[in-house]
Amino acid sequence: MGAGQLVSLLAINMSPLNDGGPVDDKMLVVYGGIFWASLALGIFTAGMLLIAFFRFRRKHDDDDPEQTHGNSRLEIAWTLIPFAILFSLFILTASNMGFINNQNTAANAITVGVEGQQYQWLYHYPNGATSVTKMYVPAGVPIDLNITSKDVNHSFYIPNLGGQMNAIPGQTNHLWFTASKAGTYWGQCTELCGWGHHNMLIEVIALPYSQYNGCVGSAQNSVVRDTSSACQPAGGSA
Ligand SMILES: [Cu+2]
Repeated sequence: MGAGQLVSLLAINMSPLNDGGPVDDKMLVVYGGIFWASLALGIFTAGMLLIAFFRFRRKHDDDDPEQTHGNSRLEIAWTLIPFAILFSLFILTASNMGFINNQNTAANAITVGVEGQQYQWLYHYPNGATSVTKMYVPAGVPIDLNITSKDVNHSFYIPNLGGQMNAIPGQTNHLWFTASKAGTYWGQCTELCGWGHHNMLIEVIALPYSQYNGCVGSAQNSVVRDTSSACQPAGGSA
């Protein structure tokens, strides 16, 4: 990788907070809910501790603190309130898991096979076309991924678009995403798979539908020509 390429990669916002599609939207809802609930509870708990430290500290060496034995209302409250908080976080997670994990069954969904290999990613399209490193998808269309590996364990992750999934030899794992806008979305193998692990970049190029047809559709049972004009992303990075 040249210095120029490195600089342009650093300028890309690969954070999951920069969401590029509905799967990442849902994941942000779940993580956001858990993050803000944790922050509020952390501040509340630390505040109560600090109040207790300073207000109820022992003031003279010979004073024993006032002894109390149980307070039913307090005990019921500190059981029910944490239960309600944990239960609502559970519901928040459980109600969104299906959308994130289940195969997208939309009629227009496209299935792409993803194959990890030391040290690159191969993509297999429904018409027999294949591509390496660059995955071409139509923008706004659900993409179902069947993820596997030819050799060792790898892990497929495009933070802007959705979740992370292991690529395991002899097993097919599933993930889906929709890239809402045309553009380029970056990812990287996230499981140390050997000396060339750092080379396993993922470049999802989301094209307008007609352009996708020209790019992948014209490469039936052959390798997609990355240099053809139909395969060039319109804008820069997402
Ligand atoms: Cu790897």
